[in-house]
Amino acid sequence: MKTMFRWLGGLVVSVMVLALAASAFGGPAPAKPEAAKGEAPVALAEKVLLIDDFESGSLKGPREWWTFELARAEAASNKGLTAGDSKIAGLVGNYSLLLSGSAKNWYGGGCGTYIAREGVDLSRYGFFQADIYGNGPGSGSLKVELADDDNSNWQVEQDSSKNYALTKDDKYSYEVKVDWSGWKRVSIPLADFTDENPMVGDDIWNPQPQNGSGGLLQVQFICLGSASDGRINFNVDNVALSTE
Ligand SMILES: [Ca+2]
Ligand SMILES: [Ca+2]
Ligand SMILES: [Ca+2]
Repeated sequence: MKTMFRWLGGLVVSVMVLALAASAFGGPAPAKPEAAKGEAPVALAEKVLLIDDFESGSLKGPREWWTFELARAEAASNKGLTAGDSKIAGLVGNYSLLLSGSAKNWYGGGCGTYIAREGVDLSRYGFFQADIYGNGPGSGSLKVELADDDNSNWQVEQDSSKNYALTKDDKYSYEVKVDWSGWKRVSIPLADFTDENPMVGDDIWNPQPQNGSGGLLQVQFICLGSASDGRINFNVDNVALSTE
């Protein structure tokens, strides 16, 4: 608990903040780094690195996502998801990632994927980008978590006995409150992500692979309720890193 207070720094520690902080460390065992080496390549472009557009209709391939706790974390049809930004609606294809369920003590579960690959330097991207289909106020929040490798082993070590807290690497996070209806593109500067585990890792954002470190290793989504027992219901598509 002492550590948690340290993490929160000078913030006024309300019950809600405590609940959110505790919820932030959910997660499964990390993906095996060997999987990344032989994985189907992500589409490399000048300005955008597409992580997943879910057009395979599956979270098992070509990109593999692990899921945890949320009632539904799956590739789902975009049919009927027509509201919101019409330009974005035209870019989402047939499938997106449905994240739906209910929160307990704010936390609802989520999913994640390992994105590091040998020979690919993700540090050139300064933004996290995704197209999100909201269902109005009460849709919940999407917390985006990025892990960088601080002990040079291309793996994210977690302690399953401590809500999967990272033990060697940094976790940076940013919370998006989904309170709109229909499609909307969100683009978040990586500089706005905050170190969620001071005193673990080196407390420096170092996404570049160097000196044996894999740099930015994985993206994880944590779903939070808009109330402590609130619903979570939104879709995410075209998950990407971008330069602008
Ligand atoms: Ca799609
Ligand atoms: Ca590591
Ligand atoms: Ca670091």
